[in-house]
Amino acid sequence: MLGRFREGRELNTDRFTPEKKDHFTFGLWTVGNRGRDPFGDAVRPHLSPIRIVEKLSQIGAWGVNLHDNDLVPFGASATERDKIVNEFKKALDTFGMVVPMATVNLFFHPVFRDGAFTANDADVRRFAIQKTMGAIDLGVELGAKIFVLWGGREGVEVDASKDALEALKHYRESLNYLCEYVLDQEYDIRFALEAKPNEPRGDIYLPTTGHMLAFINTLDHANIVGVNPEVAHEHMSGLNFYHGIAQAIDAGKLFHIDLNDQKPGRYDQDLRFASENLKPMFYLVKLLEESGYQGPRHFDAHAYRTEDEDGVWSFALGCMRTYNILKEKARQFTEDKEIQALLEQIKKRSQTDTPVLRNYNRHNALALKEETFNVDELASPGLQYEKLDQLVTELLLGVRTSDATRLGATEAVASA
Ligand code: GCO
Ligand code: MN
Ligand code: MN
Repeated sequence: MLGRFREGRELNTDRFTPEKKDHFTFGLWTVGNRGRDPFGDAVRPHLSPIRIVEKLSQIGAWGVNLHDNDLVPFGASATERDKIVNEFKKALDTFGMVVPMATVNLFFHPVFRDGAFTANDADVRRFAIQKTMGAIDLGVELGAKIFVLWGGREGVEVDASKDALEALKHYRESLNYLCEYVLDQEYDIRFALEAKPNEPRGDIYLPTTGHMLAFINTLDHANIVGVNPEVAHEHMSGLNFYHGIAQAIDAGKLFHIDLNDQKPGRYDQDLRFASENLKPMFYLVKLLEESGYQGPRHFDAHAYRTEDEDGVWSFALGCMRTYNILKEKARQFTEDKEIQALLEQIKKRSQTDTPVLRNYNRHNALALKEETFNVDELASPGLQYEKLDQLVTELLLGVRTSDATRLGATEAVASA
């Protein structure tokens, strides 16, 4: 049951109740989202960063992330900035919260209407770098170890207006410069690039995590640059997020992650984590937990526009609880006898693979060319993926929770 929160009094705790050790984080801009959209005004009052830190801590979050301007207004003086930052640091201390990630807002101000690092105007590009260096300083001051770059305005509506090759060069030049800055300052912070296919631009450069991974390899300091994939953004492109995350992990580049959810074929919805795609999010959580991913479990989502402040905390709690529930489901998956028996079959077939493919030599290549395969035999047995998927479905639906029901459920599937 979702607990209701009344000024710090938490009702209904259970084993899914989030705790600091779960490393859940939210952006100031996520729970602070006031429900404005292109068609309608704010529906909720402003929440101060300090109030957000307090409430997030109460409901079990570990940390809070921010854009420079979520905390320090655009154009604030150095004195104003320091005052705000010091008060914020005090709140972090008081409520035992950390800032694992910081980022920069290069999309809100009209100066970025045609891009930041890829703007056609060289002064805008230099201003974007200046603003980012300031945001990095702020992040480091708050203890952030990850600096996210999301290029929301790095794109076009009109391809005639910008040479795509030039834009990539500018993008690369900017990232190289920022890496040099971080190294020169001896900051202990790494970059995580976040892809998105469109919105707010008609098309955004480097639209998917795969594009980002390829681009990172062209940078001067690729070792300190990774990715920050977001569920909604890859789903907007119709991609399998779980597969993209596997590729990022395989490349050693999963530095951070934006968890949320998204209905297919729509604008960026930033819905509560796993509120739409339970099964894909189950595989995602399973992968994160089993791969040894050490980074924060960050939610880049916001509450429905129908909600008041209470609804915002229900939303935040919901994100974290669902993650913990899916984590438990991943554990049940590894303990489920029927599921494991089917996986054993798959493994067995896979292990009959000889080590030949891992050790090329001319001799075994010739031998492999001579080998006879009984392709009809290989092609004929059913692979039982129907049964496997139904078992996973029943596990997720919670009908395979007690030992007693496990066998019964399998028989039902088998005889269906
Ligand atoms: C979006 C993005 C942003 C970024 C954030 C961090 O679609 O609006 O997901 O929320 O994640 O700006 O840089
Ligand atoms: Mn988004
Ligand atoms: Mn995001």
